[in-house]
Amino acid sequence: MKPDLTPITVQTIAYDDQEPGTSGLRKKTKVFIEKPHYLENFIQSTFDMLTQNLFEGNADAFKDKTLVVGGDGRFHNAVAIQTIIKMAFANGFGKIMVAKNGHLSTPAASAVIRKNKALGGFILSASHNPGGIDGDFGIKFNPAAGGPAPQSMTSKIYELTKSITTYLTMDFPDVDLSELGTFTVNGQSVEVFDPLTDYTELMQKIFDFDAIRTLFSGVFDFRYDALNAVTGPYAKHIFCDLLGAPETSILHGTPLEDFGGKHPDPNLIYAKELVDLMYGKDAPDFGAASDGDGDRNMILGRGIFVSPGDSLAILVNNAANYIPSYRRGISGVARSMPTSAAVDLVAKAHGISCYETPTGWKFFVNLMDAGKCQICGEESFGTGSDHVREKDGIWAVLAWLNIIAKSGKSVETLVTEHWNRFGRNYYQRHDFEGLDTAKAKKMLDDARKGLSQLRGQIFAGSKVVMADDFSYKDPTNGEVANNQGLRIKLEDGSRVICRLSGTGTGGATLRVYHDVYRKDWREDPYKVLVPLNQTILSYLNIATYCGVDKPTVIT
Ligand code: VG1
Ligand code: CO
Repeated sequence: MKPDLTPITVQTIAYDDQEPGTSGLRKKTKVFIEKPHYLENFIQSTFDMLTQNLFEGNADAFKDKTLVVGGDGRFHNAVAIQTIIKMAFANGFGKIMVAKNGHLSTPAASAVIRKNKALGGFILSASHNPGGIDGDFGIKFNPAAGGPAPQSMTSKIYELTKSITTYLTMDFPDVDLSELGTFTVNGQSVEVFDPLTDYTELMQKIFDFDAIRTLFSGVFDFRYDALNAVTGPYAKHIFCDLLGAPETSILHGTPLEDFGGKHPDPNLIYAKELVDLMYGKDAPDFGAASDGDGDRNMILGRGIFVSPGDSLAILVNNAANYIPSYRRGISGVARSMPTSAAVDLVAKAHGISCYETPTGWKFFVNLMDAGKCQICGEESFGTGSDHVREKDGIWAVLAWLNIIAKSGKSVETLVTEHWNRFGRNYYQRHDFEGLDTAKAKKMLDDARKGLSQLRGQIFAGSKVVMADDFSYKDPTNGEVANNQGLRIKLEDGSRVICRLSGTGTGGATLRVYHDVYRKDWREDPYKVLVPLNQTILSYLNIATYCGVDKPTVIT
C-alpha cells in the first residue's frame, strides 16, 4: 500500500509546563507517555519558532533544510523518533537524518549538525537522569551552530507551547532504523546514517591517535565505563577498533533502555563500580566514564580522582604542548560560575582570557562562535572545546590519553605537578534533592536579602570580599541573564555558591558548591572544606526552611 503523504492537522490542547530548563525539556517519562500530544506540542512549537524567528513565517522554509534526529537510547526514544520523523515530513523538511538505531550522543549530534549544515537537530535525552518507564525523558533542540538552543529560542518555544492548538503529522509506516539507507518520496528524504562516522573523523583530526595506540600497545591498563548508555558503541569503535584497547576495557558498553537500572551519571557515587576498581588492588592506570548522552566525563588515575575543575585546568595547561590540534595555543577559556577557579590561574599564567558564565553549555556557544574561547568546562563533569558546540565526554578522555601518551606521565604525576605549580582548589558540590520547591525558593530569597550585609564580615574564618546574585552579560550580544546563583567570595580566594537545579523532574534540588583555595595541596580535603560548609548551611538556615541538614549526593 502506498503511504499517504498528505499532511494531517491534529487538534491539540496546550500545556503550561513546557519551559526548557538548563538543558532542554525534562519530565518524568510517564508525562510524555500519558499526557496526550505532549511531545508533539513541543516539536511543533519548535518548528513554529524556527519559521517565525528565522524565516518570517514562510511555511515553505524547510524545503531545502536538513533536520538531525537521535537520542541516548533510553526508553521511549524509539517511539518519539518515529513521531518526529512524521512531523518533520509533514512540516516540509527536505531531509531528515536519523541515527542508526536512533543512538546518537549529544556531542556527535553537534558534529553531525555542523558537518551537514543542518538547520538543527533534536536530541532525545534526559542526560544523566535515570531512564525507564519510572525514570525521566527529555528533548533538546540544537540549532545550526550545533549547540544548545539559546534563551531567545527556548523562551519563544515555551511561549508557543502555551497557546498551541494544532500540529502537523503524516500517516505512514514506521521507518526501519536498524539498517543504513535513504528513502525519498516527492523530493523529501529520510536518511538513516552511521552515528559513529562524522564524530570519529573529528576525533582523528584533533588527537594523536598513533601516540595513544602506542600507549595502549604497552602495559598501560585502561578502563572506560559507558554505564549502559549511548557512548558504548563510540568507545568500542574508537578505543578498541581504532586504538587497540582490549574489548574488556569497556565496561557496560551496550546501550540499554533503562541503563540496566543505573543512574548514568559519571561521578564518585553513581559510577561506583569503576571507582572501586580504580581504588582497589592492582588498579588500572586510567579510568573514565560518561553519562547517558555522552557529554559528561569523569577521569580517574590509579587511586586518584581528578575533580572536573582540575581536569579542565590541567587540559588547558597541557593542550598546546601535546595535542596536535591545539599546538598553536588556546585562544581563551571559559568556565561556569560555580566551577572551581583552578582554570583561572592557568589562563592568567598563559596570558589568555577566562570567561565566567552561568550554568549550562548554551552560554559557551556564543563565546566559541566569536573565537573568544576554545576550551571550557563545568564542575558537573562537563569539558569540551570548539570542535563542536556541546560538552564532550569521549573528547575529554582522548585529551587525557593524548597528554599521558606524549608526556609519559601518569594521571597522578600530572595532577600533583599541577598543584605544585598552581596550588589547589579543594572542591565539593553538595546536592539536597527532593526539597519542597516553594520552601527552597523562599530560603534562597531570604538568603539573597542578607547578602549585602555580609560584605566585610568574617565567614568561615575569612573576610567576605563580595556577595551577590550572579548576573551575566553575554559579551558577544549584550544579552543579560539574572539570578544565576548566590555567591560569596572570601579574601583567601575561597568561594561558596548556592543555586537551584534546572534539570530535575521532582521537587527542587539545591546545589551548594564549595571552592576553597590553598597553596598547599597536602591538606586534608575534609578539614579544609568543613568550616565553609557549616557556615553556609547555617547562613541558609536550611534545617528550618527545608527540614534537612544533610545532602543526598556529594560530588
Ligand atoms: C546540570 C549541571 C550543569 C549542566 C546541566 C546539563 O544543570 O549543573 O552544569 O550543564 O546539568 O548537563 P542543573 O541546572 O541541574 O544544575 V547534561 O549532561 O544534563 O546535558
Ligand atoms: Co549529559
